[in-house]
Amino acid sequence: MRIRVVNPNTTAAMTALIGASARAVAGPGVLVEAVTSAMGPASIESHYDEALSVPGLLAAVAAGEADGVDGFVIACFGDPGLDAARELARGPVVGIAEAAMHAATLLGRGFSVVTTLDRTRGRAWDLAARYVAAGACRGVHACAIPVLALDADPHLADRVTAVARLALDQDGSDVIVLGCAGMAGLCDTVSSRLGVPVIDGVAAGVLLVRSLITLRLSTSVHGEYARPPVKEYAGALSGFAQGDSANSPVSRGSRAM
Ligand code: 5HY
Repeated sequence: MRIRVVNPNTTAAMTALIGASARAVAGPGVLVEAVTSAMGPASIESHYDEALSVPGLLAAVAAGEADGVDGFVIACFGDPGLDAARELARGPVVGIAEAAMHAATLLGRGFSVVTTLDRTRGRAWDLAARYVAAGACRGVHACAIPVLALDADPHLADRVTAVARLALDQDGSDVIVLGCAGMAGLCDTVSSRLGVPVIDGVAAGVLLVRSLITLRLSTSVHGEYARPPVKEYAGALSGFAQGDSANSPVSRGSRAM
């Protein structure tokens, strides 16, 4: 089984961390391919960043389709391009926010998210409203560390632990969701310090995709996730036109179902 974990930002160092977290849980018979987007922002910390990360993500999904991979994980907590990627991929596509939030609902009464910058909290709330029942997400808190500063910060675990402890107290929650792919390696440390489940969406996403593939399940093509209609694309995105297999980074083989 081949699972492609796509980092929608263009920072290879972050992809390495994401890949390590994914491989640590994938298990036997699962080949994890962690890839870095070839175009877009170095990190995703705003709506603008997120919007401009999507073409690179879709090109990576198209490349995975051409390579015959079985499923995808979108390794950015904003789950950028999730719906569009589902229209392209034969296999299941899961976002790390989606995977972490669903897993959190199986482990406690209410969860809190600890993310990077304050300005990304709105997106986390939007995703919680989409993914889980009202009241499941009790709070979203920022540790005020930029995405690209995470791996160089010697006090990262202390900072995230402190924010998570405050969140548990203030929100009355009993599970913590880490709000950035770059926090993937912090789970055990923060969990052992706080005595609560701490969820890394990269690991949860890989296991969710593996489960769906094992169940021989994939995105339905019966409705909104049917293949995108063929039409012209102009300008810098002209290569993204569907059916334009000659030079499209997005054209792919036919769906199995
Ligand atoms: C992430 N940004 O997981 C998000 C985290 C965030 O580049 N990878 C990023 O702050 O939303």
